[in-house]
Amino acid sequence: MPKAKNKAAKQKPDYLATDQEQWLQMYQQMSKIRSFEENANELYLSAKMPGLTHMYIGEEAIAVGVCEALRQDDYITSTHRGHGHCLAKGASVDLMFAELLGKEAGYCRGKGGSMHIADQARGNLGANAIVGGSAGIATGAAMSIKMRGTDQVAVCFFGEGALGQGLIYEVMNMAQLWRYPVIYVCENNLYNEYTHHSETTAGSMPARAAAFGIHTVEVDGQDVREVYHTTLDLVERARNGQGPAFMLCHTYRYHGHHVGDISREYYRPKEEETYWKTEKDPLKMLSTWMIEQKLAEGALFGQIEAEARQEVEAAVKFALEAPYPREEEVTQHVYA
Ligand SMILES: Cc1ncc(C[n+]2csc(CCOP(=O)(O)OP(=O)(O)O)c2C)c(N)n1
Repeated sequence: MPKAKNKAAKQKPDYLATDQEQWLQMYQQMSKIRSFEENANELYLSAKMPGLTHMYIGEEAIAVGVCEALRQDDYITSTHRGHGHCLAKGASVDLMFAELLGKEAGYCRGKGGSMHIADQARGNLGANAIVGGSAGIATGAAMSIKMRGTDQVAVCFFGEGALGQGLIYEVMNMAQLWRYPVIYVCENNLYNEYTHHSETTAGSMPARAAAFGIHTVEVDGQDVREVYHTTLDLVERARNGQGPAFMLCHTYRYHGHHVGDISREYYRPKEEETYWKTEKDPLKMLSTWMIEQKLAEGALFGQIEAEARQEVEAAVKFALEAPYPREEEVTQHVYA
């Protein structure tokens, strides 16, 4: 008797199986990240924030879709473009802005800044400005999970530029050999700084992970529904001892590589930016689908965005008014 074919065939997930409240929660999270980034940009432009920062606007569906599929005790590691990952894993907007502004109340008492936010209580092992660096940390965390025998999962976010780093291949090799519960989430936003990936990355991106025998999937990183449901599957595999996975997410950053990168015409066309912003906006894609499915009225989304803006603006005020650390602190909690 032939085996049931349907089971093996890849089926499109039933997005309606997810509760409408949960989709709205993801919309709220994406709105919060967008508003956070707009305010961070404003703080930079008005010279209130030291250093610079890398905007995650446009990529919100990846952080939110992935983190929604995780538990609080699961781990993440992040990158220089990490605010979205931190917020999606539950970080407080107050403490994040305080960190960006170098205030004592910040996650690293103001010593880490935008690119080094860690929130261990929520499994966020930290952002890392060394491209590819956090792959080692996430894989090490997955090794500890395996040794401790828990069913946690570690997720490593990184841009496609990290595929040029040797470390990532060393750890993928180990993760597959020893079946570590780690998910490598590659955010391909097309550019490594000011260079298109086709000029830096040879061959096929998923083939690089597949070469190790790692379970590899590819998703529309602008569609939070697809990111979330795909991650649910990968998390289940990892918790069941089936080992690592690699998820390639196609996405786009709306802003420059960092806040100072404002004249981008020399490396990417305006029409390309317009296409992604108008046709592939993650917030618009989710709200349009929910309205079409009659899961929510259009006005609700404006309300959610306004509430997110309010929360973020209150956090900016908190951070601006918060004190700097005392001078004696300068050598405390510093390990290098
Ligand atoms: C090891 C290392 N090399 C170079 C840099 C400088 N650098 C910072 S971001 C970046 C590009 C990163 O591109 P990608 O990984 O695709 O992430 P994205 O910025 O697109 O999110 C580079 C080369 C660095 N921080 N670390």
